[in-house]
Amino acid sequence: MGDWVVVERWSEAVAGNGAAIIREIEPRTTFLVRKAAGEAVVPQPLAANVDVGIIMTSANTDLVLARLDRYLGLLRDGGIEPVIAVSKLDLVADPAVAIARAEAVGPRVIGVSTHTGVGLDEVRSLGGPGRTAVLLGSSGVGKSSLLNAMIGTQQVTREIRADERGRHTTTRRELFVARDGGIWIDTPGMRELAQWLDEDDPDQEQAFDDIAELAAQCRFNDCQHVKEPGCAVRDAISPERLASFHKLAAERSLAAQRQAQKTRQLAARAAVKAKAKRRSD
Ligand SMILES: Nc1nc2c(ncn2[C@@H]2O[C@H](COP(=O)(O)OP(=O)(O)OP(=O)(O)O)[C@@H](O)[C@H]2O)c(=O)[nH]1
Ligand SMILES: [Mg+2]
Ligand SMILES: [Zn+2]
Repeated sequence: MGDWVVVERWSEAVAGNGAAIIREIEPRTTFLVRKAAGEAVVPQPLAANVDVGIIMTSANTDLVLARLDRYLGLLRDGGIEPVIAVSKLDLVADPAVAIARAEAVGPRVIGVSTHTGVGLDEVRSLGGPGRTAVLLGSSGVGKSSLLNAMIGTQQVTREIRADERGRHTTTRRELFVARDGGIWIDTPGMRELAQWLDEDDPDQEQAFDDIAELAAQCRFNDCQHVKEPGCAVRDAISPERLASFHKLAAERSLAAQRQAQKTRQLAARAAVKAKAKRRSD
């Protein structure tokens, strides 16, 4: 996503509907990738040619520094300029305080509100003709709302839950072209992003931290909370909640397996290439 390509338009006579073929992919200037944690470093592409990454955090909830760091790292690895947008400024009594907290962490900070319109022009000016901007941040901080207000997209947005968690409304990356030609990429909250990127995810861990805490009291260190005797988790957690925990654990282990398999394939391919090269030398 985000590549600039040279296309050849087919004539109406051939394709009728103006179909085109991609002749060339331009060299990428930047590449937003996630280097998965651990020894096996397989960069996973997220978007190409991103000029600026806008990390959103809501003014009315606590700034989670670890999460912010993770996004900053993601952008740094890709050579992309980071900007922090503090959203929902209309909800706090003292916007200056919220902005100052973000400024203590980060690079450039812009306060925004889709309700009052403050900051929208400034964020919009980060993009523009020939530029690509990506929005990152937890579910419910207002990424899609901002794009709707700023460039007139019509994305679905939803009220966040009573416990201030988002509802994971946006479920995949989506690219929009603004009227001025600027490109904007909306992304899902960390949960979906992390599932796609790798298996370690602060949001999810937090969602099940009651289970993590109880697990310390299970009889076995490696208790899976399935049918082991002396399981403190099964005693205390409802079967429904435990089922969703197990589902998540399964998703994670599958993601990890896929990642490992990919790494092995790449290593094998590199070995074959190296051998072929040695022969030809
Ligand atoms: N008060 C206030 N509410 C806002 C603002 N921006 C967004 N919201 C509300 O926050 C909620 C979540 O907004 P979304 O735009 O869906 O958030 P998101 O970051 O796209 O969330 P995901 O798609 O789940 O990742 C919605 O109910 C919005 O109306 C704002 O500036 N002020
Ligand atoms: Mg959204
Ligand atoms: Zn257990």
